[in-house]
Amino acid sequence: MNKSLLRVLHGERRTIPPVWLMRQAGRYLPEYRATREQAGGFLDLCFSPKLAAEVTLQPIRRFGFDGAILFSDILVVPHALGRKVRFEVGEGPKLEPIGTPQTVASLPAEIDHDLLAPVYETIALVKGMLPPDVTFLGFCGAPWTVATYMIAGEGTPDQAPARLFAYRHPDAFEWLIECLVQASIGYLARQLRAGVDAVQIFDTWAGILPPEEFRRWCIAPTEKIVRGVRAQVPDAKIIGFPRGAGSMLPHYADAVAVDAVGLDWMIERRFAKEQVQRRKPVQGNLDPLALLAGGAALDAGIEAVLEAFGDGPFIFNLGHGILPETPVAHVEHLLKRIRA
Ligand code: 1CP
Repeated sequence: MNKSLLRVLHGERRTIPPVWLMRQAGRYLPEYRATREQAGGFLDLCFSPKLAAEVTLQPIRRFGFDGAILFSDILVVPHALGRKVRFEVGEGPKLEPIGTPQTVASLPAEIDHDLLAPVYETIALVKGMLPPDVTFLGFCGAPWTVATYMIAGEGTPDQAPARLFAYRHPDAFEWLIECLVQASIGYLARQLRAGVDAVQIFDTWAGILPPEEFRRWCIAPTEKIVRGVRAQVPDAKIIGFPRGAGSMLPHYADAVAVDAVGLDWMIERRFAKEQVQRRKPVQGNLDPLALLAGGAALDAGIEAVLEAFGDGPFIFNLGHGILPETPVAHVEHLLKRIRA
């Protein structure tokens, strides 16, 4: 097998670590902005297999990353659960918020996989065009993170609406999470069968949960998804990314049977090396702002990441998504530096 990134997910250390960037297909690329305009709405782009395949491949062509991530969004799952989801230019996503336990109770027992069929079609298209040494990643949002958007109807600084809802209506919230667990299992298993090599579970908002709630709403549901996916696709390779998990990271790495753990830029690298990479491969964790800044800050950041994690199984990435203002030249420099 000549896919370097996939080999790391099997526990191998690579002399030159494989590299990809979260949100590598996106607004910092002029070719993405052009395709986005052609597509009309953002969901139209996600659900047009030819265009979604095109933007998935754009960063591979331009930079030669070791991983390609399916172009889609975590919020296609609420869409397939019958919730209204809109994306407006210059704004974040907007959903019809969930205010009461009754709304949760009225969610369908299953997602509508017909609505997600274009995603599986995109995967088949990309798979046919991807260089053989590039690892193809699918993804979903973790139930907690998806639930925060479904409750609030948008991104908020601390996702207080979902935290409040979970305290006030724990049974209804549990049902929402379970609904998302089942939807995610079916969604990821289908992505894997359609042709992705591995999947990543993004828990962008894991870090705002207190420890007990972290166990209940982040660790337990994610573990359930991992088991459920492997019941259908036994050798499924899975990366977990509990952003902001901090001191809970070792618990996550122990309790969730993911093959690798994504690290954000805030975690102390020595702690992550000793407490996480000792257990399994890690991915991360350059500050996206260091990549945006470039120059000495970027070089120092790259060196620090390689120094901390380079002697174990490791995938180079950012600690969160690439920012739209990032100069393309800085990404080129990053790759040159890592591969030198
Ligand atoms: O106008 C545009 O083009 C929209 C910007 C954009 C893009 C490029 C959005 C809206 N989503 C995406 C694609 C996307 N989203 C990908 C695919 C490709 C890639 O990585 O290259 C992925 C993996 C996501 C995942 C995603 N969407 C997450 C988890 C990862 C993360 O970055 O934290 C989250 C939280 C979302 C929700 C979302 N979708 C879009 C935005 C701007 C947001 C964040 C909203 C917020 O909290 O304010």
